[in-house]
Amino acid sequence: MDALKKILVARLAPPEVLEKLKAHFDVDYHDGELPLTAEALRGRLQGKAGAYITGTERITPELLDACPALRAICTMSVGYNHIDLAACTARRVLVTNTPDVLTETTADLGFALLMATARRMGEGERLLRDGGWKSWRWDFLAGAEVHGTTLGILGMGRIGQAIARRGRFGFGMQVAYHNRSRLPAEAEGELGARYLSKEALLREADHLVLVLPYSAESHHCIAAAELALMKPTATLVNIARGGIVDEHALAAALRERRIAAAGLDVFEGEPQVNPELLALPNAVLTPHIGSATMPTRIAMATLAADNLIAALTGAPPPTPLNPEILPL
Ligand code: 8YV
Repeated sequence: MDALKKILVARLAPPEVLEKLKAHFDVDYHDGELPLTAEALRGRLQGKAGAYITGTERITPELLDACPALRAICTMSVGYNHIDLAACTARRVLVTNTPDVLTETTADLGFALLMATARRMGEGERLLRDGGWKSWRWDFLAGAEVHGTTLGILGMGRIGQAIARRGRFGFGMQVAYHNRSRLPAEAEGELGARYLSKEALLREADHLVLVLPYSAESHHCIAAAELALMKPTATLVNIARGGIVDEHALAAALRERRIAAAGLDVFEGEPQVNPELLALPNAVLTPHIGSATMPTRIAMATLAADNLIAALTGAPPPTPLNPEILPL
């Protein structure tokens, strides 16, 4: 029998997924909660044909050059801004991600964050736990209306559309969006979604949700100038990547109440969070849990493993990002 191909599982994985991988490969397992350093990752990838990674391990041209045996990199995330896809393609390294299986779960969290932000649930919980709930006033913790308002979505991919459905059919919201490309008329009709320029969207949205992929182009695409266009009563929700927002500009806008509130699940330096944001009562902050339900995390891990098994055994991988290099 041929020797099993060697792979690296670069972060903690569900036990059943690890077992599945072990049935096919000689697995080097980093069972840590913290990521390997770039140097340790390079060392552990030596001689490996494949890597199962998460959204944290950075795959650079330098790393690829140092690991010439690598044929496939499978990330258990839909986002792949941590992987230099062009560099992988140039070196004929297959890259796969985990779309679809997390769409509805991530949209749920996006909507939960929108609700928590608009209805000041973080402030309310802190006040109650701190023993500060002593009295009643007509405007006690009065927040922003959600139902019937205008839901703005920046980035109308799969998750953006799932949020739009929640807004329109669950909360009777008017959906407006901006995206690199416009949806087909039929999809716009189904969602009742109006296509606007980015500037018009910023001006019109009562609640603006950021769901666009992170790239050099979208880096800090919400900064002081964009925040200045928003309504003072508006809320901003980011479930995409921290780097999309200039956090310093956002903190200033929230502090000066130039926008009402923000709900953030992602941060530029995560897991470190900008202290300016931590100090703000009108920011609801969650630790990147968009896809964090047990069934979804297992589905993501399983899909990443299935991609790796297919890629290294000559079968078509379910969700390749650079299928043009197949077969390997
Ligand atoms: C992951 C995510 O939990 O899928 C993504 O792009 O941001 C999250 O669902 C994270 O990247 C860990 O892999």
